[in-house]
Amino acid sequence: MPTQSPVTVLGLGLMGSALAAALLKAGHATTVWNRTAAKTGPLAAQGATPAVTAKDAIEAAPLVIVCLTTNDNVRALLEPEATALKGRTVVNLTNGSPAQARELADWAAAHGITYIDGGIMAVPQMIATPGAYILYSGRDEAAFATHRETLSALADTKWVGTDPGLAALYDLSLLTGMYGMVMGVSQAYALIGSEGIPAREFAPLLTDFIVAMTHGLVPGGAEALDSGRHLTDVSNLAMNRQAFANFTSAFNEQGLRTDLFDPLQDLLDRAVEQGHGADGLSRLALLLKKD
Ligand code: FVH
Repeated sequence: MPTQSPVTVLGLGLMGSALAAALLKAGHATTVWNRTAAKTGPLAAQGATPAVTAKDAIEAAPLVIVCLTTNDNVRALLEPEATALKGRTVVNLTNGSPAQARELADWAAAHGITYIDGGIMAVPQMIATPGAYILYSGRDEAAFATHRETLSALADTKWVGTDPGLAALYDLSLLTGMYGMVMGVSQAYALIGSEGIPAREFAPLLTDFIVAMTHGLVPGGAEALDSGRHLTDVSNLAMNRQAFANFTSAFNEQGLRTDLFDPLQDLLDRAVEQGHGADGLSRLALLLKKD
């Protein structure tokens, strides 16, 4: 029998289903709705109440968690339900941009709806396990405090501020680091694989090297950026610029495309041409602003 406060989950894709399952496991009466109704089946078997319409689902709980593909989908779903949502708290865990989150918060405020934006830093299999966390931001911190315990059934909660765009900003900034790594790892596997060396054999070396570099690069870069001191005696941009040409040569020689790495060569060239050759890699972050 559910003993905890009722919650509604709109959107039962891979992530929404994992969120609803975690809420059920924590003892929350959980109402679920999905555009494709068949996806409510497995959750109903775990004790969820499937709603026929999004409006029915919204009316079942003071806290409405939304997890759809895009924020355009969220707007299209929620806008016609403004009356039902009035007085409730919407926690939107759909991935989106800071500007989208702020627009949704403005729309919600104009309709008497409390809006909290969230960024899930986990894959569905990590929900309700140690290491998973969700970033939250919104204008009404008290509403977040009211629901924090419920939300902690999903993952650790990290409140990042009263600007509704902040959770998305942190989320996308963290994912930017991850996608940069995806590019590097993809190119590394392509290069080592070009001589028939199995990826499995190479993986431990790659993992250890990335971890070691991360420990230096990430905090070191932060220190340099915040202090404004980019001069380095470790690895300067002039040297990196020269060495980088070796990658392009090797990719070409090994029959690989260079397009993932070409922009970094351009950035290094620009950094040195602008007189930053003695600085470390931290300087590059300052050269990414549009003029
Ligand atoms: N899966 C992951 O690893 C990541 C982890 C970090 C957070 N992301 C974001 O979470 C959002 C949902 O991702 P997902 O993995 O659940 O995605 P899908 O399994 O593809 O499910 C998408 C759900 O959205 C529903 N939907 C799409 N368009 C509409 C619409 N116009 N109206 C109503 N619902 C819509 C879809 O419904 P259906 O296709 O089953 O009918 C699914 O319920 C996403 O922002 C990730 O970036 C996940």
